[in-house]
Amino acid sequence: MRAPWSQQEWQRALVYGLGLSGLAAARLLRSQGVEVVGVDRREAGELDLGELAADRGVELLMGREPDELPVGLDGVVVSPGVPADRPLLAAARRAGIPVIAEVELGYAFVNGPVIGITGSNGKSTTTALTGALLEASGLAVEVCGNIGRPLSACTEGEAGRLFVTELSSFQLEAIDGFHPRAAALLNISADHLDRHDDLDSYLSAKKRLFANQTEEDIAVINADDPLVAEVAVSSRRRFFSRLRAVEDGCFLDGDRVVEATPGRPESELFRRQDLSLPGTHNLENAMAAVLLARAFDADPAIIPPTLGSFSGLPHRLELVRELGEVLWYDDSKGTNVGATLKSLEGFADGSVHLILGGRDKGSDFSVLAPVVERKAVRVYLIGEAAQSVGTALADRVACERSDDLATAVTSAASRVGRGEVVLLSPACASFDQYLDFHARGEHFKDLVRALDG
Ligand code: UMA
Ligand code: ADP
Repeated sequence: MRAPWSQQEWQRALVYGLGLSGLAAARLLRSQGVEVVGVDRREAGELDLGELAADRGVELLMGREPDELPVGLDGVVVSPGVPADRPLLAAARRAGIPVIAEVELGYAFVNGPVIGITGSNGKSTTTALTGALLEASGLAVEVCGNIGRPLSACTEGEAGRLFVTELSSFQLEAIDGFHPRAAALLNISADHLDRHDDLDSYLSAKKRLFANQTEEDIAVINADDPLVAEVAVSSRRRFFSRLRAVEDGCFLDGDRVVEATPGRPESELFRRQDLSLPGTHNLENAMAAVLLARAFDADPAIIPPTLGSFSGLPHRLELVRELGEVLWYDDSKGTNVGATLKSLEGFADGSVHLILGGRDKGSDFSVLAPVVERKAVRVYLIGEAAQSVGTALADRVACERSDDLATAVTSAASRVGRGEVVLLSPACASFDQYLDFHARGEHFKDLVRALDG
């Protein structure tokens, strides 16, 4: 394992991408006296560079990615959204310049244990819930990573804090020394196949979460997901299962979630009805979060009340409004086929007006067809993927081409009947029409709130 960064050796570093991660990395490097060359294909006016714009230790190369590597670099810090095969990164590697992920840079500065959470779906919910459980146990916690707070932005502060870190496959494919004391792999379903070669390489990126763990660490693993259950790790595996008893971990027994620890009697952690979040998927998220929190001796007494008061994150099956006996839901974070399938599961058959589409990530939308056929009354197609989603579904359900959210919302409002629901759960990324899933969800909520009763 090589040192991710070296204060002695790094005097000038390139920061690739100046979104949330790049800005946090640049600020951290500047705090260490390192000169920064910031590269982004967007123009400076499109980014919120803050004090970095006037910092004489920062050189900005904006508007396009340079063809040639700037001179005098000691390292490169890469944002998760920048693919590893960008020519500039290849040039840096050829020149022997270390290329590290933003999360690796942040990791070099954390002054407390790290918890890592990954999976295709449920990462943010599990990350937030793990943070809530640990906080309720009286521990100092930073909730960070892919959830929207880069690790590099959280490093200042008292020592001993726990860093509960959500990690995407983009971040994990580039980690090196990152070593979580406890780590969870929630589930695997196809996602990001526009960036990863195939499901195998996507899974390999996810598995890197455990690469630096030792037998003193804990791996929290979904026993019910065949792709996850078989993952080999060097750490102690604690399983969670809705379907069967496990020897080490927790499982659903009737409506009780029970903790099993070798050599100890089983004990109840919580009851299914303690959880305020709906759906079997959130039960899985809660079981994973509880096992992660137990790795840091969370007090069992705080588990039921904390699960009961956790009301979920915005844009995840969020009820926006009830209007004329129609419920409108924002599930903008349903950015892949697996998430949309889970969200649909919770609704009555033949009740859903479903808004689908956005940027295709190499998904197989035909997987949606049986469930959409059963649950949906009508599908409204938006964004770049409108055509391909429509092709996959048109012979199973009524589809209409809306192209944008405003058109979809207006049309759904005119067609939806009493007792039905309108659900934005796009199964696609937002980047074709929005800055991110949050902007898409906020726009949807604004449109829905503006509807005339
Ligand atoms: N850019 C380039 N060249 C490229 C690609 C990007 O210059 O080839 C520039 C863009 O113009 C932009 C910047 O890089 O200005 C964006 O970098 P980024 O895409 O890494 O985005 P950040 O703002 O740094 O946000 C990232 C995560 N985004 C992605 O992984 C795409 C955020 O996750 C995360 O919250 C944030 O770091 C903090 O850790 C979002 C996401 O969509 C929510 N994640 C995907 C997911 O959850 O499925 C992985
Ligand atoms: P992520 O951070 O992995 O995108 P979130 O917690 O933000 O996950 O949830 C996003 C969407 O994924 C939710 O709206 C829901 O539809 C779906 N989801 C959440 N948890 C799970 C899970 N454990 N399994 C499958 N789908 C899930």
